[in-house]
Amino acid sequence: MASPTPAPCPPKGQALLEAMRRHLFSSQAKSASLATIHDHYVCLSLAVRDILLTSWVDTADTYTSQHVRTATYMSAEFLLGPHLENNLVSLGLREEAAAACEALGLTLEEMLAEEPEPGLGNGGLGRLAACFQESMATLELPAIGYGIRYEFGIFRQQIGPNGQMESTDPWLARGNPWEVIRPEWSYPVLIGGQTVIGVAYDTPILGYGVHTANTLRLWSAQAPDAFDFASFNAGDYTRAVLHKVQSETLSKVLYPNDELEQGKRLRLSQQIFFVSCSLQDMFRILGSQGIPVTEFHRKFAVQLNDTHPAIAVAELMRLLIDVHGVDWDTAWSITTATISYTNHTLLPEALEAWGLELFQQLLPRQLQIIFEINARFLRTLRIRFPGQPELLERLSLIEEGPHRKVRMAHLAVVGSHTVNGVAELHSRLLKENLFADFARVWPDRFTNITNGVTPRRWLAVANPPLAALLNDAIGTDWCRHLDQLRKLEPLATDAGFLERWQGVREQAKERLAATIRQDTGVLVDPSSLFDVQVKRIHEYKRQHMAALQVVERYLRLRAGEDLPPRTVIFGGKAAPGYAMAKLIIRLIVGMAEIINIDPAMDGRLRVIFLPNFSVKLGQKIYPAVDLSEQISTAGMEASGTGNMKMSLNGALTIGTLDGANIEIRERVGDDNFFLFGHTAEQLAAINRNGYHPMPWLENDALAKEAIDLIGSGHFSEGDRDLFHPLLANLCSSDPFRVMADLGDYRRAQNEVDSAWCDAGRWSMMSVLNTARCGFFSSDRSIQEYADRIWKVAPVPVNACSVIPSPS
Ligand code: GPW
Repeated sequence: MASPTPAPCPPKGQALLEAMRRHLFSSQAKSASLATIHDHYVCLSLAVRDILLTSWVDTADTYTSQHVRTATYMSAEFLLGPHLENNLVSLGLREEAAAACEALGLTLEEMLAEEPEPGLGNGGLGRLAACFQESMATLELPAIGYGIRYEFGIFRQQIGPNGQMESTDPWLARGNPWEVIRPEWSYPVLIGGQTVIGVAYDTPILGYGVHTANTLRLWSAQAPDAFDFASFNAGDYTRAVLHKVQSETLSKVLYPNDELEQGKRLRLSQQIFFVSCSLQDMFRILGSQGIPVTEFHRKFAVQLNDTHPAIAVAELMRLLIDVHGVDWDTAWSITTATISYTNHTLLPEALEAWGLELFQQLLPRQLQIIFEINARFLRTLRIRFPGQPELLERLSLIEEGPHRKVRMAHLAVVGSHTVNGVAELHSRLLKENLFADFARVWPDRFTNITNGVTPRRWLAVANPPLAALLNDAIGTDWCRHLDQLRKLEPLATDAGFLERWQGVREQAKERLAATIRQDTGVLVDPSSLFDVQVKRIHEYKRQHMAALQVVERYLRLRAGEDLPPRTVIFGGKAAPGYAMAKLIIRLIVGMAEIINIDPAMDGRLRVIFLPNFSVKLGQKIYPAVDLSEQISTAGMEASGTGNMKMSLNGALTIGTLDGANIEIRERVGDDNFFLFGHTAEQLAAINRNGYHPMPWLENDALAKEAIDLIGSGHFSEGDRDLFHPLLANLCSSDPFRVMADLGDYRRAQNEVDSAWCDAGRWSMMSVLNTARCGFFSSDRSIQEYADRIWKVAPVPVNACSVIPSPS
């Protein structure tokens, strides 16, 4: 709708406005009368792109002419989230864009809502890769992100009477103004005797407040032009086209499993596909700068984001030896000087191991190389550790047995100069458990770099009112130097500031309440305590423990207990094949249906399952969280990063001593964190004595009552069988030790209730959480990678592009 009197446009807004009008004609080929909201979104994006292109072109020129040392980040997932608002904030143009939209009778909000999100990742691992790209650009580090341009990203989740339903995510259906195809940079990859071509699609990653724009290069699979010549000539046109379809299937869809390895042939094909294209691209860059291939490791540092790209160890060896004529020993020193590996999990079901048969079929030459690497590795071990065949068997790249397999984590460790975990506890457990034998062989290879999140997307973009308050109170430096948040500490006891803080938090909660109403139809009270657990649904993250706690609360309220009003919000996707995770969603949804209409609750308890958790939705949720649920079984969550986003935005955490929770608590202070549960060490001791949940349950009348209520069909329309698998599992093996932690979790939740009743104190604790979270910036993580692992230095980029900027 046209606003009656458009506000006057600032000069840069005026330039954006003119560029939008120009693009409506020259890019969308439309007049204003036919333009849809989506057309306007595309025009605004193209106008913004015109501006950032000067940075992108200048950055490429600078890196090329200065032959800079470059970090490359190889990842099967980049969970980017929408670009438009992030780019506006990086360029300092959000206000101007809003004004330009208004002058056209539009709002920036409706433009932002039009952007489909590139959901090219499952969860934390993919989102970390995206935060890291942004931090590398902001720190002016020469870097390239390499991955796959999936035509379909993570599925869309809808919630129906039977729980989660999946549908496809055709994010490219209406085009993508943020990418540029580079057909000139295409490479062949031989997989299973057939050649597939990878074509580069580049997306600019802007740094915040600098002239740097790095590149995220994603590979799309294409059949070679001369595909299946024989059948084509024999007149078998259909067969030839089918082959084409098969090749292009490679980059069709992201596997939706988080922390579960399925051993699918297409998945291994995806891995070699993007890894080989990326390495070939690096050789091309090397060649174009006249650098000899034996200097590969001086030009490039290659970081493997988990084992998904671990085949890079064998593929780099193959390219050096077979294509570039380097001898084995030189090739091996180049490879190990180039590659480093980040591990993101200790869960055994996530550890990749490919059957030899499949490997042999698809990648015979790479398998041969792996055997040779292994033979040489075992030879040195035999000399160093004589008479210890079991040690050699445990360290081998090949898992023996009836079904022999390639252990990708071992390949990654052997082929890397540095291996890191993602939080202190995780890195310690890596050395003590998963890689204990390797830590004996190479003690100095292992290190820790604690994860972080970008304050641009997760504070400046997601929470503008908080950003404005910070700017006002401590200046604008925090956005590049998050440690500056420390300056808030003295304000935590300033009544005037606390009032403004409260105002900002209320705004965010009202905004989320509106979203909840829109997406679920449920009305929630923004003044109630917002208790939030959003992340992938997984038993180790224990959403079912939170659900049990909600049923207990329901029982206590029905029994007349006086508890402060709470809105318990869940969100997250379950892998389509993960039955238990899907059942947990059904339980939460079933609970919500009963609890939200029970008059006995008297507005004191609401349960929400927000469908289709995504980066976009996260941006609305994180600012509105009062209580951050970080309740994984100790020792199982490698780091967690949602915990950081929530604390940064002023939430208090209820959590176990797991992953980065430990470091968050250390920094915000134990008075400002609700701790509960067994430690990883205590659980290990319990396991040694043989764990059984029954003794815990028998002494816990409330837990029993909650379980009985679920089992009675109260939340499943009388169906007593529906939740049986979940309850039986909890009462028999309880693999994630829910029963051992439930009582202490309840105790901590009671403390939350009392703390919430002292609103002034809660606000103070909230401020201190934000104030003391500066460490968890991904800028700090990336600085550590650059200094300690990659040895890559910043290269400032100056504006020198001959292309005139539209302003
Ligand atoms: F299994 N993570 C994830 F290690 O989101 F590969 N998906 C995954 O497939 C794996 C790990 C993998 C997460 C961890 O669960 C989380 O604790 C961590 O914060 C995140 O990776 C980033 O390091």
